[in-house]
Amino acid sequence: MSAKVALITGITGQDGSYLAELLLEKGYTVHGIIRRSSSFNTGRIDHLYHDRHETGVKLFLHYGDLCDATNLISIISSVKPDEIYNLGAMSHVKVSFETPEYTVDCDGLGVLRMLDAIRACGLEKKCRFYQASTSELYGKVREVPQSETTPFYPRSPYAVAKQYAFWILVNYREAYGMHLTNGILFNHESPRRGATFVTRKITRAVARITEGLDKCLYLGNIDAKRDWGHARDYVEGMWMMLQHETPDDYVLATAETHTVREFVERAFAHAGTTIKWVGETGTVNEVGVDATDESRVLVRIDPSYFRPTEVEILLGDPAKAKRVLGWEAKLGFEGLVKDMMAADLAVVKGEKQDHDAPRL
Ligand code: NDP
Ligand code: GDR
Repeated sequence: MSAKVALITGITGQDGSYLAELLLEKGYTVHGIIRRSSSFNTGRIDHLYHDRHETGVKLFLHYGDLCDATNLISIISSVKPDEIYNLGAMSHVKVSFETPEYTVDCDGLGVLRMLDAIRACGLEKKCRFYQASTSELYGKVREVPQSETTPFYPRSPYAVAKQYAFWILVNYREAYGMHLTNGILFNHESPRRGATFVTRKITRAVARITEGLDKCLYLGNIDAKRDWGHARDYVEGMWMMLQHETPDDYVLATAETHTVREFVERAFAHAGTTIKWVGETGTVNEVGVDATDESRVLVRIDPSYFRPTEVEILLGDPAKAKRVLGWEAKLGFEGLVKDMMAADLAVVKGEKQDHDAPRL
């Protein structure tokens, strides 16, 4: 049997890079859609890429955009993928309040364009499709933990766009009998996480403060709770979903929740510093100081990072994924913080490349 062909949108992102690695290891031919950019945006996949003029090349990149239907049809008709992983998105919740229209176009309509492109190419019976759905759909939480049956209440333009994507996928699955699956993934992080998401922002800052390059970390709501896993585990879950004969929707999570405050404490602890919180809890007057020298203020609250509407607590119940797919998160909170801190300390010391940093 010839090797399977996969197409990944968002291949230059955190998840896309881990998924491309996994599929190449499994012998797939992998095609990825990248956006034209005035600076390099392929830092996370450079280690996988070989010039297409070489022999045995298994990774191919195509310029494209989820907002451009003709382009998507043209790529899908030439690649004829067995599996599509739709990871491309404007994925930052706070930024979606500033660019709501674009976010809906890319994250909501983009999915419709992909599904219609598969149909336009006559691939609806051959091609399996994974949609990067999200725990943000639960938003204003009315049930803890959250599972596949928990009602949605999205709290940002990003989440509302992803809710449209979720339901258009379910509709096309029922209407046209296509193999379409929503992975409702809770937060997953890694050393390749974008630097403006809170976990990576913390580990980079703690590494830089530890090495004397920065003085203070500025954060928004440190009492938000998240169910944080490792991206490497979650991309394996995406693949497992598409190997199942029946398409369905699955939650992937660790079943543990922690505050941003705890993440800060653990990250500093890995660098040898104990944080003590001083001032009125949960207000802009609260600061995190070095417990051995309280004059050193290491964490401050900046209200500009607050969101107009916040998701206070996410805690996933991944029982269905375990039962049906045999998937489980291997790395929990402690292991994740350790992995990210080790990587960022190595980057700051110049021992390792920062995948997320722009290159000259
Ligand atoms: P990233 O932000 O790291 O990556 C997003 C990717 O989408 C990048 O490759 C980006 O390209 C690409 N992209 C952005 N806009 C477009 C567009 N208009 N057309 C085509 N591609 C585009 O996200 P993650 O890897 O963390 O997440 C992957 C997916 O999973 C996203 O859809 C996200 O919403 C979703 N998700 C993520 C979770 C998480 O915790 N990480 C949890 C649940 C869902 P470029 O590099 O050029 O910017
Ligand atoms: P999230 O991730 O919104 O959950 O979306 P993010 O890391 O941005 O925020 C997590 C929580 O931390 C609080 N927070 C801050 N967040 C950021 N970015 N910067 C700060 O300075 C800061 N201070 C506190 C936030 O308010 C929030 O409560 C991620 C994305 O990957 C989505 O694409 C994905 O769908 C969801 O996870 C599941």
